[in-house]
Amino acid sequence: MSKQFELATINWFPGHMTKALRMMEKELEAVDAILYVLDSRAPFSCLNPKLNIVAGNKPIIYILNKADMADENKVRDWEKYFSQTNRTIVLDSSKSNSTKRIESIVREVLSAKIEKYAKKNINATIRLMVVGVPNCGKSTLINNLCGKARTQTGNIAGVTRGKQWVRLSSGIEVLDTPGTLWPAFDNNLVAHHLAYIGSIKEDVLDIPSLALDFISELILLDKTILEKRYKFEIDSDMQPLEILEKICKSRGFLVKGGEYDYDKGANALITDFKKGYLGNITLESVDDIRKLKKNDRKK
Ligand SMILES: Nc1nc2c(ncn2[C@@H]2O[C@H](COP(=O)(O)OP(=O)(O)OP(=O)(O)O)[C@@H](O)[C@H]2O)c(=O)[nH]1
Ligand SMILES: [Mg+2]
Repeated sequence: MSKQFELATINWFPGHMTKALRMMEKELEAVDAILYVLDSRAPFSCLNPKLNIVAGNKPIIYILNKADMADENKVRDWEKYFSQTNRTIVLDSSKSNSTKRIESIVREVLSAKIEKYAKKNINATIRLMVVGVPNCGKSTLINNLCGKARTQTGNIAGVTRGKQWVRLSSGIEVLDTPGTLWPAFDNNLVAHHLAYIGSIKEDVLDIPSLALDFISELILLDKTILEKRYKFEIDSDMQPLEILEKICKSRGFLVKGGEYDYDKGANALITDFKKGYLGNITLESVDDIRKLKKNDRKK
C-alpha cells in the first residue's frame, strides 16, 4: 500500500457522512451486535474508525468477505490482526452455506445476554446489523444466511438504497443497510482502492487515469499479475501508459488508424480486477497499517 508514484486525485464526495452515522446510531439501539463486512482485497480502506465510537459497547464481528478473490496469506494476517480485539470470520459469501459459522459465533459473542434472557424465561429475538462500504457483499451475505435471495445484490456500488430487516429461519433478525459507512475518505490512496473494488460509483471516476494508477500499483505488487492475464512481458523501464497500450493491443481495442482505445482498455483492466480475473490479490497488508500508524505518531 506504500505509495511510490503520484496518484491522480479522485474528486469524490461521499455524501452525508454525519447524517449516515447518526442514522446508524439510531438503528443501533435496536440491535445486539454488528457484522462489519470488509472486502478482503482492501480491508484497511473499508474501515471507518468512527464505527467503533458509534457502536459503543455493542459487539462488532469482522467479516473478511470476498476471500476467494484475495491473497490467502495477507488475509490470514488480517484475520490475526482483527482477532486481537474482535471475533473475525474469513468468508466467501457467494458460496452457499459459507455463512454457517456466523450464527454460532454470534450466539457465542452474545452468550451472556442470551443466558440472562433464558433465566428470565424471555424468548428475546437476536438482532444484527450488517454494515460496510458499498459493494463489499452485505446483501449477498444476508441472502446466504437466509438460504434464499431476500435482498437485492449486484456488482456495482449503491445497490441497496434503504434499510431492510430480514428474518432468518433460526429467528435471528438481520438488518441490511446501504453502503454508507465511508472510511477515511480524505486519503487519496484509500479512495483509489475503494474505486478498484467497486465501492465508488463509476460516474464520478476517470477510468483511464484510474487504470494508469492501478497499473503502477500492480507493478509494485507483482508485475506477473498483468503479464499472465494479458500475455506480454513487462520491462523494468515500461511506463504505465505503454502497459495500458499493450493491454489494448492484446485485447484488440484499437480504433480507426491503429490508435489505441484507452477507454476500453482501462475498463477491461478495472473490470478484470473487480471480477477476480487477475487472480487472488490483496492490495493492503497489515504491515502497511503498522507503517502508517508509526508515521502518524511521528507527526
Ligand atoms: N466472489 C465473491 N463475490 C461476492 C462475495 N460477496 C459478494 N459478492 C459479489 O459482490 C457483488 C456485490 O454484492 P452485494 O451483496 O450487492 O454488495 P452490498 O455490500 O450489498 O452492496 P451495496 O448494496 O451496493 O452497498 C455482487 O456481484 C456479489 O455477487 C464473495 O464473498 N465472493
Ligand atoms: Mg446491498
